[in-house]
Amino acid sequence: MKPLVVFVLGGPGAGKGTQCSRIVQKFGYKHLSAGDLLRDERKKPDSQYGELIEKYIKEGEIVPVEITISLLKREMDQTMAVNAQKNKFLIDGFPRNQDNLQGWNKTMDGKADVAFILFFDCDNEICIERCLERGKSSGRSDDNRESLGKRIQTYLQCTKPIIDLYEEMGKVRKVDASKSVDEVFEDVLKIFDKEG
Ligand code: UP5
Ligand code: MG
Repeated sequence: MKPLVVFVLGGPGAGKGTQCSRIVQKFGYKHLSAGDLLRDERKKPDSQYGELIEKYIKEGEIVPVEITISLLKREMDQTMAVNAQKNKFLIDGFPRNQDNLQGWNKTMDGKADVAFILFFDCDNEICIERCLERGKSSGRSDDNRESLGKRIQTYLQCTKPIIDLYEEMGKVRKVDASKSVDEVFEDVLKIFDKEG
């Protein structure tokens, strides 16, 4: 079976990770957060990419796709090697720019189907507040005002146009992510109930 992918996009702190955890519990997807995979790779003492990843994340910039896609593909391959039936993936925080999209198409064209894009639409100020609040305990090097300004800029300049591109293809399912976690999940449920 081919992997069936839902891309989960939205600004920093829009609630992608939070909602993905809930979707996993309810619908049996495998959640792959590109950001978490990059942070895990950075932590490995023997990684040749550790420093590079840290620099990009702190600056709110987007890591070259070759690195991100190799991590995503490895996770997908491993998951399906263990259980070939486990072919539904939520890919959270990717593709974030043209480079990401081209890298995906080059590596995954014909090898995976993208069902739709789940877009968490959230006011920038709310996004920043959520990340600053989380920053009190997250230990994330990018949950500070300076990095957040850059993350928002990158989101608006690079990621939003990718969402718009998918929108033109009729692939975007948009949710108002400024509401409470429960309210957002109610809307998410409606989408997954419909999409199957
Ligand atoms: N929270 C969540 N939902 C809430 C709600 N409805 N109401 C109130 N509070 C809510 O949530 C963030 C915080 O808000 C939490 O404290 C949560 O409790 C609360 P979370 O679910 O973590 O939001 P999420 O959208 O996942 O936020 P995250 O910070 O992870 O988003 P980013 O897109 O900024 O981060 P990501 O980890 O995806 O990427 C980080 C960096 O990695 C990027 O900036 C980039 O440098 C790099 N990266 C790449 O280069 N390439 C990639 O492909 C991916 C990442
Ligand atoms: Mg996240």
